[in-house]
Amino acid sequence: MSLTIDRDRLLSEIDELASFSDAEAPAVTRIVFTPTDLKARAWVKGRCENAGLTVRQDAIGNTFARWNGSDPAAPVVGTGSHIDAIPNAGKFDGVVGVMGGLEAIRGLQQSGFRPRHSIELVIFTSEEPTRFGIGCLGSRLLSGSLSPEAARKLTENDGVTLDEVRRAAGFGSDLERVKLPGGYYEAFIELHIEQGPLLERQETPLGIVTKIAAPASLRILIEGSGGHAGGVLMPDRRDALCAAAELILAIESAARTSGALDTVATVGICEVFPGAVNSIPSRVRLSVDVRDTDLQRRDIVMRAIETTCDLISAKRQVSVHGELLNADAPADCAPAVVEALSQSCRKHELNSIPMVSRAYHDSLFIARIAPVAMLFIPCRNGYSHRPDEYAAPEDIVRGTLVLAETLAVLSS
Ligand code: HGY
Ligand code: MN
Ligand code: MN
Repeated sequence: MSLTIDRDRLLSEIDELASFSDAEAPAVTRIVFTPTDLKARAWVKGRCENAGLTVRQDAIGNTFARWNGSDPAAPVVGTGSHIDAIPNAGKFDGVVGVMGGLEAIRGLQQSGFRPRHSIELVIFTSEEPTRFGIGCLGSRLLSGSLSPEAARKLTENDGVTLDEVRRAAGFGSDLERVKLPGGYYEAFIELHIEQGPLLERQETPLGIVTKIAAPASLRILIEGSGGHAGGVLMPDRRDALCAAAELILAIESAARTSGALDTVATVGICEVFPGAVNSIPSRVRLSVDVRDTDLQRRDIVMRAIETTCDLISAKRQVSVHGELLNADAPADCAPAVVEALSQSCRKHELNSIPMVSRAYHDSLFIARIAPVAMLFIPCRNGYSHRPDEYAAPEDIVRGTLVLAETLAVLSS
């Protein structure tokens, strides 16, 4: 099988997909179910149909582009990722796995390979936690990690429900039919940029992920009393933003002192009310992200946050209310799929190292219903979720080649 990857087609498609954005290039903003996201989805769907793939979309907008194998009864070999992007992001996060997955399939088609197991490219809905508070919405529903009932309770900050948004986007069918049957996938591989600096530092072109870290996120509402910035003397204040500032530093300290580098905590959103320079903040809402490769260590940080909330509430006479949004277990990748990726790297005489993924991915949830592994390519300085996110063309092509090789082995 003479397998080649069409570098120019792949790179130009990644650039074209980046043009579907609500931000000035090189930044990419593509929030799930916005008109821009829907245009991008339609474009990707068209590229899949041009490749002769059969495309279907489910009730939450997960998109499946299938290359039918010779044995329709054989479980499917899957690959894919996401195309939604957080505000002011880059153009490679998720996209490399979707367009690389499509290119891997086209390369196999053109090599004359014919799969026995169908090969399916999946574009997952809302991998990013931008609108409904939690990430991986599509893969959670596919894997049964999120029930349709719980999904229906999800709303945006302004109270608009997930159901209203998905229906307006044209995905109105029954959420009950999203969950995949047991044994649907023979294996699933996600190609992704590392979103960290290790591959670049170790000058290694490929990382094979053996474990995906455990993410948790929560919202914390702090309510004090506002008032006039001139008239209210310091002893009489219950300043919600000062309380939040103390809590934010305590959250940072809890992660830094966990005893392991794998523990990370981030307060990514701080909403201040009323937001006037001469008005004492009466209400602050924090969005907090805590992760670790070790579940126990992560949960120790979560408990420390809870304790600190109570202490600050008592000390500053403010109310502090935490709402847990998600607390997911880490995932171990399947040794057989990890080995298949390693063999493909060796076959192409490409160096690879085993890695942990500190970012979460849809594979974290697909791992609950299928044997999964991820293939990482380097990204410059490890930057991601920022406009200067960058993956080199030769790294993207290498990752796509190894993905194609492995899909062929697993679908034979
Ligand atoms: O946050 C993450 O780990 C992923 O990039 N959404
Ligand atoms: Mn991301
Ligand atoms: Mn991603």
